[in-house]
Amino acid sequence: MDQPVATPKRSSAAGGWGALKSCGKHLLSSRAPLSGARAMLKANQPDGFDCPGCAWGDPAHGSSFEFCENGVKAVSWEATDKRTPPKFFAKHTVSELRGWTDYALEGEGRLTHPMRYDAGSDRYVPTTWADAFAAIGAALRALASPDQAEFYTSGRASNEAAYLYQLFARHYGTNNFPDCSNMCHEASGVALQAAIGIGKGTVLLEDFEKADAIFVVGQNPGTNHPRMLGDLRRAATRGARVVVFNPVRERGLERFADPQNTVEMLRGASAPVASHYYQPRLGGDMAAFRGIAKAVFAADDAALAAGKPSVLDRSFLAHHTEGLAAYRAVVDATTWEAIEDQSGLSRADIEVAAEVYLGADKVICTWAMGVTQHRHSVATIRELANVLFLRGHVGRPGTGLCPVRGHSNVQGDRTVGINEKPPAALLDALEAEFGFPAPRQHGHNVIAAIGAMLDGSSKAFIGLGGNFARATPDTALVAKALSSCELTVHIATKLNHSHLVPGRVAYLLPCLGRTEIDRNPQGKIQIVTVEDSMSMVHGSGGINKPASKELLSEIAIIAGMAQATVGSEKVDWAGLAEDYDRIRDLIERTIPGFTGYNVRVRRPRGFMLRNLAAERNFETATGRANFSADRLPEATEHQRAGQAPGTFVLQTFRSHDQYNTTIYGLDDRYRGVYGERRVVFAHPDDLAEIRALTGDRVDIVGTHQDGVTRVAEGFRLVPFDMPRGSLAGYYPELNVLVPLSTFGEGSDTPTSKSVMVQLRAPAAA
Ligand SMILES: Nc1nc2c(c(=O)[nH]1)N[C@H]1C(S)=C(S)[C@@H](COP(=O)(O)OP(=O)(O)OC[C@H]3O[C@@H](n4cnc5c(=O)[nH]c(N)nc54)[C@H](O)[C@@H]3O)O[C@H]1N2
Ligand SMILES: Nc1nc2c(c(=O)[nH]1)N[C@H]1C(S)=C(S)[C@@H](COP(=O)(O)OP(=O)(O)OC[C@H]3O[C@@H](n4cnc5c(=O)[nH]c(N)nc54)[C@H](O)[C@@H]3O)O[C@H]1N2
Ligand SMILES: [Mo]
Repeated sequence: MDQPVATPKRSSAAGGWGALKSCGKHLLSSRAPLSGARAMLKANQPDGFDCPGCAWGDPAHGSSFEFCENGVKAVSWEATDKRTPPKFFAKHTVSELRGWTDYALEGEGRLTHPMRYDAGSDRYVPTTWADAFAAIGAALRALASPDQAEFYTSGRASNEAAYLYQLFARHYGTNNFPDCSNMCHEASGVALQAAIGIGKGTVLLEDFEKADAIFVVGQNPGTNHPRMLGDLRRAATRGARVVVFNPVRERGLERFADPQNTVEMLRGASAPVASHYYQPRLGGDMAAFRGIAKAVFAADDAALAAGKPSVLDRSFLAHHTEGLAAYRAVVDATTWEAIEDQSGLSRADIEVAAEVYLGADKVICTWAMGVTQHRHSVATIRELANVLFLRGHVGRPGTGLCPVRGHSNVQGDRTVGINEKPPAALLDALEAEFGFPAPRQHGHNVIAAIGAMLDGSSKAFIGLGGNFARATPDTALVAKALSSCELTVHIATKLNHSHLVPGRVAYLLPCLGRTEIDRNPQGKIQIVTVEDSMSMVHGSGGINKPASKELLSEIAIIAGMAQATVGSEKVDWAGLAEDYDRIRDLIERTIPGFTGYNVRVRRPRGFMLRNLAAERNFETATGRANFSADRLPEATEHQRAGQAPGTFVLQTFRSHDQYNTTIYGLDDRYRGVYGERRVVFAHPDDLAEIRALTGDRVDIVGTHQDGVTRVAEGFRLVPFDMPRGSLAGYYPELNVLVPLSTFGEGSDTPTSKSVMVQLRAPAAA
């Protein structure tokens, strides 16, 4: 493990020509070669739109075109010239469409008209915007309490749309804001808030140019943040150590051919990314980092005993942190045996990682879903922070904590008020500005919203983008929850399964995408703004012609619903929809950090929201960075599975050809899977045993005991380099196995990366 990773046998590296070839294919198959290619040149450019692909930051200098294969897919997906017009809906009943795959539904292209569900014919029929708004307003006003409505947000919504949305829901009277981040980085927000006083990372893109060691934990950037891979590779090339923790050997983290680098592309060369690649067991990262801490403390004891200087940053610890003694005590109390058993890594391997950590003057730690989607995710992220605190790796150039966000504006949505537990200061500011009483009672997150719809206490669901029915656990239960509503409304660009479980009154409202020109009634072009993972806020303006004349912007749709529901006495909804500068002025007046918003956002790279933790000003209860002193979990799911014969722990991750529930294609090139998604990866030795019992295809059966039967049928077994006892397969297909009743402690995030299952021969075989 201490050796640099070997070149993988599977021929080529990630990126490179394979990526370029795949781009061409996606531009062509979306039937948007021209607008798609033209649009790509404007992605993440100062005068273009923010790429809807991911939330990785943009370089501060230069405006050179940054090539990203999966950015191309995201852009051409939206810029397609395929359409799903009213006549499509006339041909197909909703019941029939429920039998289609996600891939087939979105493959029909962009939605073009506002549609209303007609139960009699079981079809969506065209309606007018005015009728839709009036009916939605009437249905919301008819509810016994505003807390019977759920306002879901998917993290692609712009700051302006999200701000208007929360204003609408709070004016109406509820804090029910289930949000995609509840299924995503919620644990990061919770853990960082407690640890450093802000639920965001402390790292800027420039820090990646300075770090000596970068720990990449539970993340697959080759697929999900391809532009991050370029930054990692540049760091590796200048000699920084890149230390990966991932149970699965992901090719993009091993070697990468940078499509930005012409010479490399022509030579067919690639460069190693990871200097160290650790394969912990699922959920084993807290134990692994506890081990690093143990080795660091041991090194410090040895240094002090030898009369040498401490290896810890004693000054940072003394002046800026709280709780070191309790942390030290819990580390001392954790045995190497427990650490090895839970992490699946040997003490010797972990000690090597600790040496890298000790040998680096500047350390960054990044993470994503492999860390956040477990029961003990909050405690794990606190442990990552603990380890960085030991040598003062927060608030110094080249160091820091870096949760790598998912949706391109999921961080911004939270900043502007999408929060079911709003801080009192936000509600006070809204009341002072608008003069309506803001609801003080905390609202529902995703898990609570589903529970409330299932038990009948919530009766309306509004979705600002996303695919709630497919992104959430226990697919069948969530379908039941949505279809039992009085009202469902979906604001969307393409048809998906959430739209096919309508409530009694149901609307499907098509909106402009980010790549499209958004003109107000006077013909003036409007821009929106987004915030990336590095807290940079910048403008985004579309360049393509809208997919249909009927489309409204998300902002106009929210304003229309709001006006019909709460009236315009306190908020001039139509005026705000006419000029987004006015929304930004309101954000500036009610949310801290946005002074001079309209001016600053028109600067080429926008501006950075002040992050006090990055200045070592920790706004926690103690006024310091807080160590946590959590014990390791009694047992992870991996350990529990190991004790139950025939039981495995399954993680659900993304293929290279998907964006969450959107499936671009059926290949997962870096993992060597082509033309299918119903596969399940396993260790070759496990595979040999399973195959002997079941054959090549299996049914996967959930073993969580809560009275719900969970089966995913007909998955092909694929050997992969990963720990024994674990399995991996694709979301969203496997969400039928993820229980609603298991979620993160303190985060309520579904445990999508550790689901207990057994395998059996397919029923029909
Ligand atoms: N092209 C593309 N880009 C995307 C997305 C997409 O679907 N497609 N989705 C966007 C969104 S919303 C998000 S949140 C991000 C998601 O970005 P990622 O977090 O990279 O997403 P996953 O595919 O879920 O990958 C999880 C990785 O964690 C590893 N892992 C699983 N369990 C564990 C564990 O217990 N420990 C460790 N150390 N590793 C583990 C898996 O093997 C896998 O490599 O990407 C964003 N960008
Ligand atoms: N098992 C399992 N489940 C998971 C995860 C996992 O790793 N495993 N990951 C979780 C994570 S990290 C996340 S973030 C969630 C994602 O959950 P969501 O954000 O709800 O899902 P998406 O698939 O991103 O939403 C896709 C839909 O968004 C709509 N859309 C696309 N662009 C736009 C736009 O510009 N405007 C509007 N209004 N609509 C648009 C389209 O109709 C498309 O069908 O899923 C979570 N679920
Ligand atoms: Mo996400």
